[in-house]
Amino acid sequence: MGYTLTPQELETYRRDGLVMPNTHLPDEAYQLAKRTVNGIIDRATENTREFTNVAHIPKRAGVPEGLDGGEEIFKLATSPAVVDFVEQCIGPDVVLWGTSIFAKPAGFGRAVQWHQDSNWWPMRPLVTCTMWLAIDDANVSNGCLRYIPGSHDWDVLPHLDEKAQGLLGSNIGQDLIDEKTARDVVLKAGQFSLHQANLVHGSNENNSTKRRAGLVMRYMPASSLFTREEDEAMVQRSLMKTGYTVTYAERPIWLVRGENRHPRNDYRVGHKNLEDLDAIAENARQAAKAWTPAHA
Ligand SMILES: O=C(O)CCC(=O)C(=O)O
Repeated sequence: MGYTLTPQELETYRRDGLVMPNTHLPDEAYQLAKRTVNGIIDRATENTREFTNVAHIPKRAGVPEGLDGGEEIFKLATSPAVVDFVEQCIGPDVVLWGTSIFAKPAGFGRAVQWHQDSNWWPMRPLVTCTMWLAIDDANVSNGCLRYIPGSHDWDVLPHLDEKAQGLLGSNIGQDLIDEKTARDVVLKAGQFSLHQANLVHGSNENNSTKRRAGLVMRYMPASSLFTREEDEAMVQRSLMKTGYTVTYAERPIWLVRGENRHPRNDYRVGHKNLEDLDAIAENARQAAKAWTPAHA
């Protein structure tokens, strides 16, 4: 494995639910991410200028969530520079199932209210690892990520409909959170954090003159089932204030490392016209096997 967390960083991830490793992506990988994310943001519509729900699937006929730039983000999200870190957090069998861009434009980027990702997500058991990659410097003045250390061990708290300001359609009530315990995820462009599914996190508005864009790449262990559950309640919960309704019925998932460990995971749904991506993922998986005998 080429990219490693220190034992202390791994311990922080397990203890706090989030770690900011003392490293950054290799410059080539970061430049690819920056170029591609900038292009996606430049082409964004009124609905997507703050948030792009899926960034790693290219625009193709019959591919519902595809967009220009998807192939480049897919290459990054399947590369060792990213997956090596994720593997250390969730184990050797890794599934790529999502990516998003939280663009938070200068001057008007809305807050992302306190929430737990697990409130919305369709895998059981609900184990995930998210890499939040800073495309721009992220700090207190432009609305960096914030989190409550240790909250990844809590159950999923009630998320209420949010009628006020903020990007999400629902959030955890203020009375359940002690904001004094929150920590800021201050990152330089190219640095990243890794966080767990139940972690309580969010971010403030961006009233500064600097954009704060982050690319998030989301993974689950292949021992979890990606359920594609599509009941009405889940669709309601997933309604963002950006015009997106998030459903997982047709979402393609890719095994990017190790082996599938759940017999009902379906790696064919939504893959039509994405065969070149299947090949990229499979090559990445085979390459990792070759350099890590334990995976053979
Ligand atoms: O970028 C943000 O402000 C929020 C990100 C987030 O909620 C997530 O990555 O799950």
